[in-house]
Amino acid sequence: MAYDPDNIFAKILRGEIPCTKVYEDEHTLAFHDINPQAPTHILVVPKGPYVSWTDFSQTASDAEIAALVRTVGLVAREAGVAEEGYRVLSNVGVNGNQEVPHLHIHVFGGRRLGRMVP
Ligand code: IU
Repeated sequence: MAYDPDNIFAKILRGEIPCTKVYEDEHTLAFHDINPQAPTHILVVPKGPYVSWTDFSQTASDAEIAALVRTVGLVAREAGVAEEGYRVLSNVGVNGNQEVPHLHIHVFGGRRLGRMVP
């Protein structure tokens, strides 16, 4: 799928739409989900124009890939959910029910989460 530069996360990354920022570095931005599904619900996004893991894994630099993983761990620690546990999830494409066509990782925590089912 071609990247749509007008998707909502692209607008957030450009500062055109506000977000509640949790963390930012050269390659990633983390912010609170606008419709939280758990006491902690943070979205971690790469700053580059990636829709899915497919294009990210093929075209992102090693530094971008490393930063995304590091940011997930960092926000879990900063949110205070690392000790009791949390869930990392990423929806991709139609079958994955991806709503926003910019690659993102959900970090859920702060309560006992239900059992994961497909
Ligand atoms: P999904 O994995 O693409 O289904 O998740 C998109 C998420 O983006 C979803 O949890 C929304 O609540 C969230 N979101 C947001 O945080 N801010 C927005 O302006 C919009 C969606 I639109």
